[in-house]
Amino acid sequence: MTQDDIKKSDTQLDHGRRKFLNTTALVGLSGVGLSVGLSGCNKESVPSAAPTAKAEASAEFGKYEVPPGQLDEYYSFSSGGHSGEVRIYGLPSGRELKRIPVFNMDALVGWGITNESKAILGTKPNGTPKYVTGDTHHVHQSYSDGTYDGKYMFVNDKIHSRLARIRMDTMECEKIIDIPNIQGFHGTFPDKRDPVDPSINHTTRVFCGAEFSLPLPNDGHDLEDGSKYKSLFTCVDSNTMDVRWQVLIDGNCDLVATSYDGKLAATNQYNTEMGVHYEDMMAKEMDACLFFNVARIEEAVKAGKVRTIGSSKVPVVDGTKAANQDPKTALTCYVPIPKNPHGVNISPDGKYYACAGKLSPTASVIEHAQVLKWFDGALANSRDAVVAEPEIGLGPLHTGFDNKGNAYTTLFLDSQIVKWNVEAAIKAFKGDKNAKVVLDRIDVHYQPGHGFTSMGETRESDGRYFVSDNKFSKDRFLPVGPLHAETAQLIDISGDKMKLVADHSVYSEPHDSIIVRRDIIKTRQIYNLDDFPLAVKDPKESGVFRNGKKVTVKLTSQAPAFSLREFKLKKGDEVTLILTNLDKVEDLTHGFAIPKHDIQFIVNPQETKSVTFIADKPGVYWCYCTNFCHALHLEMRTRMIVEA
Ligand code: CUK
Ligand code: CUA
Ligand code: CA
Repeated sequence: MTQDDIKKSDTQLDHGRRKFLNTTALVGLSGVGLSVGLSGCNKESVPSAAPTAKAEASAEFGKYEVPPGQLDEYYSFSSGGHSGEVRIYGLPSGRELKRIPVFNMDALVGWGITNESKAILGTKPNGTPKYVTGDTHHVHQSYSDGTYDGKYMFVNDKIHSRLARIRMDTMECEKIIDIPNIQGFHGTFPDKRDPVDPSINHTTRVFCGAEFSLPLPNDGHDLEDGSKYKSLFTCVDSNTMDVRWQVLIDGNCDLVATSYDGKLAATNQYNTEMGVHYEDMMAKEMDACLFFNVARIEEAVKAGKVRTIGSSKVPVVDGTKAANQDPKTALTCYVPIPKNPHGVNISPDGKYYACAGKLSPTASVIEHAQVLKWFDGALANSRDAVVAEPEIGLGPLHTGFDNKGNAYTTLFLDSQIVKWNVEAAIKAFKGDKNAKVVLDRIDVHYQPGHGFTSMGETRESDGRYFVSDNKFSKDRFLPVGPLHAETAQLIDISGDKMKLVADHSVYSEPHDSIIVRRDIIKTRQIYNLDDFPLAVKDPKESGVFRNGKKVTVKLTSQAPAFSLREFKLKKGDEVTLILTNLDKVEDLTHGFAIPKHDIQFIVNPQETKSVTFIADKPGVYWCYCTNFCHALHLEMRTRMIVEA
């Protein structure tokens, strides 16, 4: 291919992109929904669904490259969608640094295979993990005083309604809990300080929104009638990971945001209709953003104004509209928002929530102080907490903020990011015709879901970068078969104009991510032997220890050898094998694989892991090191001899 041929084929691809955008993006919406949904939209101020030009990389994109030997400035922690894992990238390079298995199984590290990981995942009576599927959407870290403290990261599992905690020093999952009474656990966000005691200026609660409604308890009664289903909003103790309380609500939850003063948690609601089919879910012009008064809820729990559901012991308070008519005692405040909103994000100054319209071309700006005023009984109508509602484009989903009062919202249908100014939007809402609300637009490729700014979910938002996690990459990378890579596009937002500076490919399917300054994260490079109760601290402790049919095999690894050259078992033995890696050298990880027994895991320096299996086949099994560790890595083996 000559350069000309390549250019020609790029032009064809570009043509293909137009067609793609004009058809695929609107499939399923053109007939039923969008025309209805956008009925209130002023056509003049809304751009067409197709971008007007192919977005080019900024001319100085080279300056965003990170040369060999240099480190990135930021970590990006990303959910992995239906892979069930969490990923870590460096920014601006986009280099993938690590995948953290959470709700999935991972053969590389042995997640779901070792006894330690199974204890976290939970097991069925036969010892296999309770679930091997997961769906992670939202990752958020623990806070101190409104910014990240580098301690924990929390992530949801939408399929089985579980919450996981990852410790940031090892970047490994340490705890998973089930949230009772709900399905479709979607939005999650830690609080940023205590609502009643401001001296507690760090995360102690994690809030969890349930997207799907259910008959409660979900035990086979009221199966058909969707109007009898209910959703719950849940608070988990971030330290003990116990479920503290739940709130029964009208409608559903989706995304979750928390205020900087700890007083409110918010969730956007797209199904206030309580529909069970999508047409029903978009029947009304207005849905809501729902606010929870955290201190009042906890007082009600303390006062015992609670019920429980089914066999769950979690106290449940009533946050439905009917039970919360008087704002002065209300636990919840429903702020009407158009239409099927998706996403709620708070500005880094703590003043405003942006709640995007999805089927309305608007973003609603809700003022934190006005919601508090409503709870004081000083705002007659909760809708008056909405202080701006700019028309920004088609299919607005998620919003990130810089440090200059600007918001950046993803437009799913327009395949664009729109930059708009919050104060200008408030002025325009008050009638100022000269207020310049929309400041810039940039095409992204294609159909962005979440977008987020560097440090943007903290009071230290720095206005450097925005990443657009796009749902379609189409022609943006070399074709790799029907399942495409997805794009995480890096945009420099430090100037007046947004600049597209990189297309990073990502494996399906990131939803939300956070961008964290690298100085906040402090990791340990090797483990401490004492952290592991089973540790085999000296090679001399190695051996085969028999108690009837139950056998314990203890061994250690030090490159390039395991402490046992062979170990003998009898057919039918239930074997627990404990391996400690005594190497103290950073990055010197060993692996352990047992052929035909489906065992594979790694041990990092000074780490101990164990596996339990039945030696059910007589013969010789070469257990070998799977992780390249030494010039004699291939020679690093031991024989498992199973006698008939
Ligand atoms: S949701 Cu996926 S793009 Cu689960 Cu945060 Cu909006
Ligand atoms: Cu040890 Cu390879
Ligand atoms: Ca709706």
